[in-house]
Amino acid sequence: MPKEGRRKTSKDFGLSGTPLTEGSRAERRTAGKSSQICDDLAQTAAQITTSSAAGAPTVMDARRVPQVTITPEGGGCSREIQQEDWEDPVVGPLRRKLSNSSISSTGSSVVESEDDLLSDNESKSKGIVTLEPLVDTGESKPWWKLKTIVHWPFSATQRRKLSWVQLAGHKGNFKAADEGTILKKFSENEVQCFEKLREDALLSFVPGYHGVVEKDGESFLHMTDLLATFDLPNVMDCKMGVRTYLEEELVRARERPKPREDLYRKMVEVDSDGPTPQEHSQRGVTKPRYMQWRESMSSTNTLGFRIEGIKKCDGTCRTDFKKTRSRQDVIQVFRDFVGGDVDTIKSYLSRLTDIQQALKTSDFFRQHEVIGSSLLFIHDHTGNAQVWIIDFGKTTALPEGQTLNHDIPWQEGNREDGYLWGLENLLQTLKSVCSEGTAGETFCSVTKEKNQTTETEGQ
Ligand code: I3P
Repeated sequence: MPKEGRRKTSKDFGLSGTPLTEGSRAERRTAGKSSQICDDLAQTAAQITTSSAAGAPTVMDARRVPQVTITPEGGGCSREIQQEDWEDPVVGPLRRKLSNSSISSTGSSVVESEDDLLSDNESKSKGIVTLEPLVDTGESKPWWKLKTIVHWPFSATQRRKLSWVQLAGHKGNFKAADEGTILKKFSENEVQCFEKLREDALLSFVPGYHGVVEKDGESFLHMTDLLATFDLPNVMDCKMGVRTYLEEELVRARERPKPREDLYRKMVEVDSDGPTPQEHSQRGVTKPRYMQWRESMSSTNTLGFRIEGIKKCDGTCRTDFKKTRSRQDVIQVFRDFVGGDVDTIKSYLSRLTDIQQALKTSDFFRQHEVIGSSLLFIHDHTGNAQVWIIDFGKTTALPEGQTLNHDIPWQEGNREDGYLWGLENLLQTLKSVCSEGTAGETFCSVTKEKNQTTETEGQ
């Protein structure tokens, strides 16, 4: 199967320029995937209608909510905009500072890399902070450069809110969209999944999907922004399953092995003894070999899930979990992620238990091999905590009549993905986090009761 199918245009979906309906507006207010929209920033922008700076927004433009994105040079989490970035002289020094910044390693949906959030043009001009008008009037407007608005009176809170997050996934995948929504690069596979999920038991656990739209000549999935309802969210991306590559990738690599130097370099960066002597001499490893190595280094093989990245409300971002393997290591990462807050773990456990139940009744889940999909954990200081099932780019329908258990070992040909096994391990891991915390015992028994109740109800 090709990585992405034919790119359908919006015409294929009869969606050209169709505005969102009230229903979809209501839906997207509830939750979303990858960015954060700043209402107070919008108000600030609306007040700054008298700016006389060259290229400054007009009155009408200024009412649009601007969204800041930063182009990284490598992949990696979006780097939070720091105070000094805003206070530095913009021309020259700012560009230099941003382009040399430690916008570190890779990129989430939660957000997955800043490159992912930028138009092709932005990607070309690396290291420039830009503001994008979120309301599409149909006119072609140039992107606003930061230098035109650098004197805007952003408060510290507003600055902190100006962040995109992308913790995993491919660069160049995301664009800002209308308030509370994002655009994700078109994937035929993912569209098909979202279309089927409209009628499925999993619907309330996946991001809102509003169809396919076209922007700047490219097709995108229009999706709810999962971060939109949070205030300074903390976000973690956990990739689910015991296998992160498709069986067909394995077959392809066997038939036509294509050693890749970029994967070889990524491997050596983590473990110089990782490659075999032959791989060292050819300075390349095949994709399945790299993916299998990643699985064995991390907790994918041992626990059926792995932590991909974390973005915390203080702006710190980590994607260096390639060697986070043991249950105890994972427990420690979760504990740090929630700052020892047992109530947050309690909310996560409750939501994960609901997801587990829904998966067990989902026709979609039974009929699909779920590879490379993540659970996205989001919480903030208000006590809001959610988990969403995201990323269906490599989730593949089984032949008619075939189904998967999702909790039996994978053997080539059976297409099992170990998703449910991983989820059970994740639940147990979170229970350990909570039982090692102060209120642990109490809460774990609550979860047990919840499971028992659901089982009884199901009989
Ligand atoms: C990447 C990660 C991605 C994978 C990508 C890998 O490795 O496993 O899931 O994309 O393959 O390089 P890492 O996490 O170590 O950066 P897919 O899931 O789409 O296969 P790619 O380089 O072929 O895009």
